[in-house]
Amino acid sequence: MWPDDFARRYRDLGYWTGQTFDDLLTTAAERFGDRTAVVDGGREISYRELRDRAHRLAAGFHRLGIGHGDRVVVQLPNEAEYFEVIFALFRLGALPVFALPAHRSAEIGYFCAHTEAKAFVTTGVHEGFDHRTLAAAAGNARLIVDEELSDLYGDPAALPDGPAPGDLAFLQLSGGSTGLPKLIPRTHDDYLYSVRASAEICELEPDSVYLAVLPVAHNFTMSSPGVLGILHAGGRIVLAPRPDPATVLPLIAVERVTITAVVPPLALLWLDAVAGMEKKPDLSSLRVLQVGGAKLGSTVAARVRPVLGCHVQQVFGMAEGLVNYTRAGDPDEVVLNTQGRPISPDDEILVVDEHEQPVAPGEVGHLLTRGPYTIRGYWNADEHNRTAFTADGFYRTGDLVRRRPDGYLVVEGRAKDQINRGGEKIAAEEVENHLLTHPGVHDVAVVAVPDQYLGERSCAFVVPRAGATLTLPQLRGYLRERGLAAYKIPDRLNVVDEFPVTGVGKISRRELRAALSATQKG
Ligand code: J2J
Repeated sequence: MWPDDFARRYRDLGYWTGQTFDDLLTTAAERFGDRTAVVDGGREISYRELRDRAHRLAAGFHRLGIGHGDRVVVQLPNEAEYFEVIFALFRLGALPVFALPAHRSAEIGYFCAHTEAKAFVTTGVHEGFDHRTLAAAAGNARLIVDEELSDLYGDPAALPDGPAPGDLAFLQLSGGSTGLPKLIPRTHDDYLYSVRASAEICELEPDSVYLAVLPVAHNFTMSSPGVLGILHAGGRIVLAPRPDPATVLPLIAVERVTITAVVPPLALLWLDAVAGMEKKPDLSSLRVLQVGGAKLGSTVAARVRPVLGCHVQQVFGMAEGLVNYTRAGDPDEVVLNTQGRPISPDDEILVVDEHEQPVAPGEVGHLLTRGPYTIRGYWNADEHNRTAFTADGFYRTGDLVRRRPDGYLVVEGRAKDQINRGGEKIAAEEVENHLLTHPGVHDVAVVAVPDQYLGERSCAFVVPRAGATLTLPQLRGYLRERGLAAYKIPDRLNVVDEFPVTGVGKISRRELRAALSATQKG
């Protein structure tokens, strides 16, 4: 949590306004009443309906014994029920733990156990996978399936008091670079500041229509300005069941979508699809394509306007806090070549060398940050926090950036042990730990290899045990059986006799990963 003097400052400056998530929804229901908040296929839900359902569900959760501070793992696809569930939990002060639809028993089991979750809310069959089978992994957490929600509805008159604005609102997942994913504690006050400020930067208004393409529980889709920015502004959220051009392009035309957010590989996929179409879809309503989560090349960025007829906005953010945007009206040079500048005048940015000394202006260095919506520590992770944050509370992002004289940041690389697979983050160590349990594996290092389409893919370098024969399909099958999310399963395998060593002995995992990764670049 923030030290008192910082908290006071953020309040005095008007960043933290004392608003809770329930205030956001209740105010929106009063202001925008019968206007549509969410479109999910053929269903339209108004602001008032959303608030009413969320409160009735909150009463149901309360009856089940879910209350202030309790954790509830939420794994829902892009569907209307997601909003009901999270606002019901927010109303109670219970903390949603945001899992992604791609997570499987390994991740869900860990989230439920680590947070001692009271419940696990998920869906039925989605993309060919039956999420109810994760009940076993969820252990003591009570399984609640989306289709049963209306059975739980209770009387909102019986609801207890809600949380305070300084309380935790939810736990978000970190992209991670460690063996086990870290959880990010966000408060009502800090997160809603980033939501309101993002909505303003992105010029959202009641006529805005946001197409949610990436998973709704991801920080980008949730708050940059995302679905919450839209609810704040009184606009309309349209949920895309899938991100492919055949699904998305007609939705943009029919729903008159004005803004949407994607990762670079999706931008490329849409661009190629539209460029190749003889009869162009009607994209005339689309004002902005936001691209973030991984670096967008300037050549791809430059294709957006001619092909899709809208502006491109670069977004460089992180679930831990700091979000940078290019702004409407920025010259092309800025929009195509930078990853934007911070939301807040009080986002403190340091670009430092190996010894944590500031680099010369314009040089590449490690990005450290502190500010009114950047966390001061992960949830229940004292030891890790000692290295992830500086003594004076700056978050070590693990990103290598250059800061231009105009204050815009250019992402130049990464110092963390992570693979960014088209915006999906993979912690090398987490996958290595799983592979090390395989009887044929003596040692392993998982590294990023460049990929034309995804930016990066993952490659496992494996030293086998004597006599063992290892193949990629075999190891992939093994990891799937262990319940690891598909995006974390290595794309490639390199079987090697041994890892490089230095004169003095073994080199560090980090150096090893760097050395192996370098062999893949040529
Ligand atoms: C290069 N790297 C980027 C970019 C994120 C908005 C947008 C994205 C996220 C997100 C988010 C990048 N260019 N444009 O939470 O609110 C890499 C960096 C960063 C990490 C954070 C949001 N945009 N990255 O991607 O928590 O390495 O958040 O530290 O998933 O993604 O990942 P995540």
